[in-house]
Amino acid sequence: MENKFPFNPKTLLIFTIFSCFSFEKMVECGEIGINWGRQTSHRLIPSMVVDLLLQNGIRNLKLFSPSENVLKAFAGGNIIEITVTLPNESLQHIVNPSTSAYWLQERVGKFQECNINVRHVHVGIEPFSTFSRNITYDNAKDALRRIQEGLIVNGYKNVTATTPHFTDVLKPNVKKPSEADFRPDLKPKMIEFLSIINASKAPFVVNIFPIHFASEQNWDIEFSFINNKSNFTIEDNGLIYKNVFEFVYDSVLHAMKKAGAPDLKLMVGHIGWPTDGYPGANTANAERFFREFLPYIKKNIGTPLRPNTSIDVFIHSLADENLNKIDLGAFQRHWGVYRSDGEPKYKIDFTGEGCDIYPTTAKGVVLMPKRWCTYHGLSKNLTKIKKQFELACKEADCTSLSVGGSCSHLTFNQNVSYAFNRYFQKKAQWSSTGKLCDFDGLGKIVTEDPSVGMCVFPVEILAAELPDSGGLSSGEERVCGFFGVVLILNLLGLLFLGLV
Ligand SMILES: *[C@@H]1O[C@H](CO)[C@@H](O)[C@H](O)[C@H]1NC(C)=O
Ligand SMILES: *[C@@H]1O[C@H](CO)[C@@H](O)[C@H](O)[C@H]1NC(C)=O
Ligand SMILES: *[C@@H]1O[C@H](CO)[C@@H](O)[C@H](O)[C@H]1NC(C)=O
Ligand SMILES: *[C@@H]1O[C@H](CO)[C@@H](O)[C@H](O)[C@H]1NC(C)=O
Ligand SMILES: *[C@@H]1O[C@H](CO)[C@@H](O)[C@H](O)[C@H]1NC(C)=O
Ligand SMILES: *[C@@H]1O[C@H](CO)[C@@H](O)[C@H](O)[C@H]1NC(C)=O
Ligand SMILES: *[C@@H]1O[C@H](CO)[C@@H](O)[C@H](O)[C@H]1NC(C)=O
Ligand SMILES: *[C@@H]1O[C@H](CO)[C@@H](O)[C@H](O)[C@H]1NC(C)=O
Ligand SMILES: CC(=O)N[C@H]1CO[C@H](CO)[C@@H](O)[C@@H]1O
Repeated sequence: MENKFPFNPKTLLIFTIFSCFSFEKMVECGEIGINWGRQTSHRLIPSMVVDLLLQNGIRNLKLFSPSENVLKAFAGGNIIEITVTLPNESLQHIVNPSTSAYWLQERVGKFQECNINVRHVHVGIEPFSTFSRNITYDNAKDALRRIQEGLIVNGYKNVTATTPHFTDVLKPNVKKPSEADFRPDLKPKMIEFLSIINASKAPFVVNIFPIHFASEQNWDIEFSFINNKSNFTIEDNGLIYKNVFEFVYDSVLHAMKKAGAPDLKLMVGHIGWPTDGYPGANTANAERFFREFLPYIKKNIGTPLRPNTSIDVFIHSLADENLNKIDLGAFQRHWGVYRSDGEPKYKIDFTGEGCDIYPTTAKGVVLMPKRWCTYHGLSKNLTKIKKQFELACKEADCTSLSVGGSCSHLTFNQNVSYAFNRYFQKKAQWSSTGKLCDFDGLGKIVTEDPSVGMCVFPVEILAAELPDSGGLSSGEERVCGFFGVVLILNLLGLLFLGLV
């Protein structure tokens, strides 16, 4: 694959850093970071991702599963600021000052000591959200309080702690931002939560899914883009709202104000546009969204309520995750700017300069051999074909075939081939029986790419990432120059604390 990047990336990076300051006001521009989740069968090698981020001028990264081998890849550079996450399921285990201190040491301190720039901690993710589940994590604020105290007591001066929230912490279906408030059932919790972050001056973090918000409100999808082409606007006490982003951002500001914290910084922990599996989810729309949104952020335009203010955002997300849950829909596996093999899906200029460029691809990725497993198309036994199709899809990711997906236009036979191939690739093209592409006699290996238009039949990457022991397999694993002190004794506790 040729390099699609037309500039010397280093020059561009330097240029960006300088163009990022307004010299008159010395106001820093909004930061554009990215989220990296790793729920995939074939993972990109962490050092390649570090390179990818640097080449694209991305200086902020959020990790959902901050495993040790991933964090170690950032050793020495100090350029990329990292946010680590304490998973929801681990919140209940932060029960006292020592568990808090222990987690901080294992996921922040240990890495800071070797110049890995871990600067932010997200304690839980959307703990009060019922978007995907009925359970909520009410203990999130207690864990946040303990982590916050842990930061102070243990001398982590440069580290902030907060918890991102989804937009469903707001009362639904308000017509104007000024009417916004936290949901009545959550309000006491949100007030308590706000007082914790207010005391430490940590930002409030909101996660936004623009097309979803628009569809919930019955708005035209056009309103999800920064430069809407529709004639729809919302007027609110003399302020004009022209898109979902400004509407949501100011709604949260109003809610924060009503909860007694009007001056806190508000950042966006998660904003993205999936390319499959949701009405309006496709690469053309995703490309357009970011082409308008990122320069809007970089120019510090702000919102009607906070004009000319810088807003920090994290793009969601780096690459597709074929093992993500799909309880809400196929889109959950298609958030990536990149496919799981490190190829970009669309043009995006991460620096916010608005250039019409593809981002650089992941260097050094090795694909498995260019071969695909397809249905030979010769059987008359429909029962058998359907059965094999279902077996393949049960194991592999067939979400692109679903309604609205990039492969929803395939014929029945192409459908079956797509499924066979996903299975074949997921199993790394190999099985001890040599019968991986058999499918009860229906499969056939081909060497010509069977992709159909926008529907890509992928070849997976060689899964070269070392198995992640989280430092557990050996008590003396070296962590960038010194010995990690991880005791096998604590294995169970580590699992609970979400360190693996
Ligand atoms: C959530 O709870 C409601 C009723 O309280 C129920 O109808 C729904 O099926 C539940 N959803 C999930 C995902 O458990
Ligand atoms: C918990 O964490 C996951 C991410 O791992 C997130 O998607 C979910 O919304 C969170 N909250 C709840 C209440 O499950
Ligand atoms: C932390 O902040 C202090 C000043 O507040 C600064 O001198 C120091 O270099 C920072 N440390 C790191 C690791 O960024
Ligand atoms: C937030 O902090 C300010 C002082 O910095 C204080 O005046 C205000 O009452 C606090 N608000 C909440 C909700 O704790
Ligand atoms: C917007 O309004 C202009 C002038 O009233 C009209 O010509 C145009 O068709 C409208 N556009 C849409 C998308 O409704
Ligand atoms: C925002 O900046 C623009 C141009 O820099 C200026 O015209 C405008 O007055 C500013 N608005 C506020 C509220 O500061
Ligand atoms: C079709 O395939 C199924 C197995 O999936 C088999 O049980 C059945 O006998 C086959 N039918 C014919 C007509 O060959
Ligand atoms: C292909 O598979 C998808 C997902 O199972 C299904 O919705 C679609 O109808 C199938 N298409 C054909 C032509 O059978
Ligand atoms: C940024 C932008 O072009 N927004 C437009 C959205 O729609 C309204 C109503 O037509 C326009 O006035 C805005 O200019």
